[in-house]
This record gives sequence, structure tokens and C-alpha cells, in this order.
Amino acid sequence: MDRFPIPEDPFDAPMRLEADITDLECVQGEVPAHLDGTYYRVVVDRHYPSFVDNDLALFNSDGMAMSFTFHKGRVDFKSRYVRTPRFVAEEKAGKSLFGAYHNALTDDPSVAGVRRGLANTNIFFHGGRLYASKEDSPPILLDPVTLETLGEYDFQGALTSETSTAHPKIDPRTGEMVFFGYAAKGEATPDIAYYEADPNGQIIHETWIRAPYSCMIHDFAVTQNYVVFPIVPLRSSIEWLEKGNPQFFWDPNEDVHLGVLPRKGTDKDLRWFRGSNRFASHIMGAYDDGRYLHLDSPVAETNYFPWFPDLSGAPYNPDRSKTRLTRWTIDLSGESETFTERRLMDAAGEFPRMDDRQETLDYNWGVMAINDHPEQHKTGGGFRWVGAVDLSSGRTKYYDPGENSTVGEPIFVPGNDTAGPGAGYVFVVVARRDHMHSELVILDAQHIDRPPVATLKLPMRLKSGLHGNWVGADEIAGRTA
Ligand code: V55
Ligand code: FE
Repeated sequence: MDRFPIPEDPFDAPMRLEADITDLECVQGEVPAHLDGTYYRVVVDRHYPSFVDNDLALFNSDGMAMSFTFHKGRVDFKSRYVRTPRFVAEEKAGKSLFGAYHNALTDDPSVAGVRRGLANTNIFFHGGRLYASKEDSPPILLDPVTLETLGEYDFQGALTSETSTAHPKIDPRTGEMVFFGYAAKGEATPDIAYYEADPNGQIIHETWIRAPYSCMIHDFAVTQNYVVFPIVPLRSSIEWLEKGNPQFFWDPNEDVHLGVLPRKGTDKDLRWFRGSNRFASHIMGAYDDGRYLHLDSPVAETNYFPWFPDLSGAPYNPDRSKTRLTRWTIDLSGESETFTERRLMDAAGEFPRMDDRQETLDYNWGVMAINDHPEQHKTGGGFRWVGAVDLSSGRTKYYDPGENSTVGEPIFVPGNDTAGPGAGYVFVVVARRDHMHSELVILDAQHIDRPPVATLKLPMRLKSGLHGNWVGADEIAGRTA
């Protein structure tokens, strides 16, 4: 099968830079002096060039952890590679030893059995530990101050899955971390391991379920009473891999299945709800009122990832693959085995986030990176705006970074400890593509259409990132690892 050509973008060439910069330059506005904490973020950044033709560099590159530390109006920057077992083995050899994304059959024989994880997708803090994670492996712990790698973490032996999601959810009421691993018994297996960890990070609940088919389960939804596993037909199989294909393929004939499990439930409590063929990946938020369970996600009519081929041979469809924020609602009281769908935003975008203090709860404010604006047009691909939506009215405000600029994942940072839901800031890293440098832009979360609160200029470009999170200084001070 022909591979989708992955374009090379000079802005996203590997940086291979482990930097320490004190006092980033504030080129506009003023950094709120009371902000005390760190914005952690991770990007994909290849240490050695791949030996795979047309490799999927965006997913199959080393994790580079970054931190922006705020204290009394001053901001320091740091970046460090995550020293995964894979990174260490390759550094010793001075070259790449691992082959194609998710395909150990293509690795150098010298690394057989070495974990393939890259810790390149998310960086999050729970129970006093800073985790860097990718969904195909257990997480890696980092020192929250120096970003030094502390090592792979298996929850003191309690992680029985081969894998662990990059998108755990932290319940703000209980402090529990709710997470899972898919392909939990190995590549392309339909097994899902579900865990809840107590506020100290100790696993206190585990159950195993099976998906109707094996697929990428990049994210999931957690409410006060339930967890939902979205099974979307970005499928995988061992036979497909053995043919030398990319890990996942799009099946245009397969339904979406939502697996609903009560929190701390077991496989016997699992219920499945079906919907039409759709693409969905990240969850903005989810909540339930006992009867109805709502989950919000940017949903497309078909496959969003051009590099994973369509099983029917159909070419990538840029229109039908646009992801628009959509609410899926499940009625848990009835006999229905389906769910309903309602569009929440006109703009198309991805990287949905909310005020994480509302995780699992009813919420009204969300933010996304936008690539298709309902009224404006820009040339050039990628995310060209940030959109913040009020879900009670559907009204969306936009931040426009200007020409030849793209944005990464916008995150929410609370204004202070007592600020109401959605009151605070949006942090977003902006790529100034004409000038080959990046900026960290701080917006007022309720007024992202107004001039930024502050703009911090980096003296170099930062590669497009995946995910990140704000962690308060008090939490970091309570570190246990
Ligand atoms: C994503 C990113 C990954 C991955 C799987 O949707 C999915 C994003 C950076 O790696 O392995
Ligand atoms: Fe993600």
C-alpha cells in the first residue's frame, strides 16, 4: 500500500536541544506576578534520524519534556529529553535502533525486548509524581524541578497492563487518578485494563474488559459515576502489521462503540452503546446526572489522520475529516443501545481542553486549537486560531495569532485558588513561522479575543507540541518522587 507522504516542515525539524533559559523576555503585556507554578509540556523530537522510509515522525520520535516555571513575574524555561530505555539504547549506539511506529518487527535485533515507549505524548502530575507518557508503554517518572528522568514506573508492580494511557483523568473531588491501558496484552490485542489510583498514586482498583475490535483508544471519558471507552474504527491487527503496514487503518464500515463502566466497576457491569461510523480522539469533558451521560469530543465523519490508510482504498478526504466539537449523549436509564449526537461548535479544531478543576463534573467552558474558522480564511495548514466556547450559549471567542503563525494545545490555568470555573488564563505556545521562533502567549480565558495578558518570547523555535499541564508550586513542593 502506498504511504501518505508526510511533509517536512522546517519549523518542526528536530531541535535536539536541551536548554536552560532564565528570565524569558516579556515582549508584550505583563506576566501576572501571582502565578506560581510550572507549565509542563512535551514535544516529539527525534534524537537520531529514522531508518524507516517516510517514518511517522510526529508519533514515532523521542519525547522532549519542557517546563515554563513562573515565580514572582519571572519565567524560566527548561527542556530535557526523556531518557526512556529506548533513548538510552540508541544513545549508546549513536544511532536509531528502533524502526516503524508500533512495529517491533522492524527493529534492530540488538534491541529485542527493550521497551519501545517514547514518553512523547503527555506530561502530568499526580500523587506527588511527574509522569511523561505514551499510550504504548508504562509511564516514565521525571524530576519535577530538573526534568531529569527517574525511570519507568509500574506503580510498585501494580500495573499489570503492557501499556498505560497518556490521557488519565484526575477526579477533583476525590483526588483519584483514573486511567487505562489498551492493547493491554500486547500489540493489537482488544484487551483494556482499567485502573483507579488513590490520591497518593497507589492502584486501588483494577478490572479487565475486551473491546469489540482492536483499535487506537487514545483518550477516554470519566464522570463522577462512570468511565467511557470510545471504540472508534482506527483499527489494528497483527496480520495487517505483518504485511508491513502502518499500525492503524481506518475501517469505514465499522460502528463506533461506547463502552460504559461504572467507576470501580468490573467487566460484568460493562454496557455497550452503538453509533454510526465516526472519527473521535480527544475528549474535552464529560459528566453524568445519573440518567444522561454526556461526553464532548471533536468528531469527524471519517478518519482524521491522513497517514493511516482507509481500508476501502478511498483517498484522504480533507472535508469529511474535519473535527467539530460534538456532544454524544447516552441515556443510561432505558433499553436503548445507541447514543445521540449534537454539534456544539461551527469551527473545526482539535486539542480540546477545559478547566481541569471541573473534570468529571458539569462544565461550561472549553478551549481548542482551531484549523477551520467559520468566517475567516487563512492560507497554510495547521492550527491558526484558538477558540474558547461557552457551552451554555454556544458562543465562541477566538484568539488570532496573526499571519504565518500556528498554535499548539491551549491549556487552562486557574486565575487563583478560589477563581470560579473558567476564570483564569489560557496558555498557548505560538509558532512564529516567518521568524523561526516561538512565544508563550497568556490570554484571559474569558476574553481570549482581547490582546494577550502577556507574551513571552523564546530565542528559538519550539517544535509543535502534544500535550501539557499547569502544576501549582505548592503541589510541586509536595513531590514524593
Ligand atoms: C497521538 C499521538 C501519539 C500516539 C498516538 O493523537 C496518538 C495523538 C505522539 O504519539 O502514539
Ligand atoms: Fe492526545
